Amino acid sequence: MSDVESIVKEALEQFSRAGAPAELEQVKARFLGRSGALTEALKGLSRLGTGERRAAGALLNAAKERIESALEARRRALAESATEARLREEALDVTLPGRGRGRGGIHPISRTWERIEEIFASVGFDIADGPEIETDWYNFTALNQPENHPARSMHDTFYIEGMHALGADGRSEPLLLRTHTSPMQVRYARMHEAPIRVIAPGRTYRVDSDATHSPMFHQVEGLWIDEDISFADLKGAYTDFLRRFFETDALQVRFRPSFFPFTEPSAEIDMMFASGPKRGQWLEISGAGQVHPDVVRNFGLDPERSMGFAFGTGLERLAMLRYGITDLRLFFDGDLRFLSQFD
Ligand code: 2NL
Repeated sequence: MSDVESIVKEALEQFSRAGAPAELEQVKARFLGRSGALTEALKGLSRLGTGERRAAGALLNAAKERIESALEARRRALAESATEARLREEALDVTLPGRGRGRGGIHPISRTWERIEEIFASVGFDIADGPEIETDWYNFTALNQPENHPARSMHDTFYIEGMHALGADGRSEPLLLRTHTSPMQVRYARMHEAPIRVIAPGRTYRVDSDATHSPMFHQVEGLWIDEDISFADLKGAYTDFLRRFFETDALQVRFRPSFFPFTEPSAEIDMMFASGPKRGQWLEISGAGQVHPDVVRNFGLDPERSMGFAFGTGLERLAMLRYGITDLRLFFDGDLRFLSQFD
């Protein structure tokens, strides 16, 4: 076998052994590179005589072409198998069924909230909505909470650090997260003439966090002011609300004497189901009372001409009773196993 033939044979063999493009390019250099085997042979042509040079030149050129086309073929083969390997690796089974979109649902607190609005709106109550960051005056002072009342302490109320507002009297007063939705009712009453019938549902905040208290919770407050609104109206309106909310007439309501700074007299409202898992026990459901004359004055109304009642109920408490939920924290954990039950 001639020298040239053995170079070609060696090149083809080494090409086919190269398993990766980089390796193949290194093998190529050994034959076609600046001091590659074939290149050296071509350089040797100058030492030959004219006749010999022509024949040897033709032979070497043919050899070079075979090596180059073998190289090109091997390059293509390597590129193809790389593509195939990648396709295998990244294969998608497009026939698999889709994962689908998670269907959203209405949170049980929102459901309760909407239900309460619907019931009160149907008997002529307005729905008021307002700031969760309040001034000291609307949250406490207007509601007859004295300066030294424990609810005003930093142990009970979240104050906005370093933030104050200019009060109506020009004095600077602290800003805080509302501890009840009553301030919204004060705002509403100051913007409207009597008679006033309004509920204020919304988020409220207190420094309290354990199994039965959340620092953020929901309240619905109600207010009815006219010339002669009495406790009998309160009892009637609230009993009607409970019967529609729980979808049963078989429930009783009773008042127990209580105290709140913003009402006088004040009462706790208890309810009792006649049937169902909770039947026969009095359940505390709301605070209420006749609006204190000083608070009526802060509404911008004359307590000699306007009077009425207010109540405040925890939305979580209503939702827990309605849906039979026993742990308050479930409302705030975001656990889909709980939430998807309300779809
Ligand atoms: C409770 C007590 C209550 C009120 C809230 C109220 C609002 C205004 C004026 C007077 Cl604007 N009172 N709200 C009255 C009595 C009790 O809530 O323990 N709720 C869970």
